[in-house]
Amino acid sequence: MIGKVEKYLLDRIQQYDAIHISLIDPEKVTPQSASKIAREVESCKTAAIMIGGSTLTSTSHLDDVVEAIKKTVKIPVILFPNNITGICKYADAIWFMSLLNSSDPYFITGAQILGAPIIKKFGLEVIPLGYIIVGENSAASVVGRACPIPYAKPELAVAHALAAQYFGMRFVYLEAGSGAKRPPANDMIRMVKESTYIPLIVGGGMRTGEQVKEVVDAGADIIVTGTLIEERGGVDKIRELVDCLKTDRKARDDRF
Ligand code: 1GP
Repeated sequence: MIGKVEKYLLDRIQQYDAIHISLIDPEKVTPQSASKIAREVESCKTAAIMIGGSTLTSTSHLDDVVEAIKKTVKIPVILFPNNITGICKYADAIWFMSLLNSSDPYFITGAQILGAPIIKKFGLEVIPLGYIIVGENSAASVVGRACPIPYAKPELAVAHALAAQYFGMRFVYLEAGSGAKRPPANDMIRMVKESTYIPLIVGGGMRTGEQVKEVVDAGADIIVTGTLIEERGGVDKIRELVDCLKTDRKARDDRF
């Protein structure tokens, strides 16, 4: 069943050409600084906040961070867990994600099986997601024991994305890794978008409006940025990226 947060994301994608989501790594913030960041990104018209990172210190810290953010902003807060320690009762929803190109079954179904009863107990909205790591090695690929899909092999990304769709996952995510030298390749995004109909999320290594335009023109429905907001002048950069989301939807849709 599609829940409130998922419906909100789908409506926003329908209404705008593409949407931006801000990622906050709980390891890098205090509850106070997380609230401040959340308020700032909300003012930039980011559509939602994702909470997650490749490593995590403690679940009580995660609770404090998410609770503080929830008290500050109205936009949805969605968990982006790297493990069962990334589950928290204060969030609105959770990406129920499987790392499709992991070589370790724990990251494909193991953690999900352990986490499912906790998610049910907390009453979190669940959004099924196929997660695919591309590009060079990143913290996410090392922790998740993934074999990243090379940018020059877009057909492999298509195969993984199709599998996500055929499994019934409702979103698919091409992840270059936080702080990646460059975002997922435009050809790869374009081929995945042309071959699938579930919304496409793209994240990792986006820093400029130009990159955002290219990624959205190639077919991304949601772009995620994390690192940028941690930098000096980050809020202005996020505002610039959100402004660059607008594309010629008709031209894009005609192509698909
Ligand atoms: C989330 O990895 C992205 O999927 C975030 O990447 O930190 O490079 O924006 P950046």
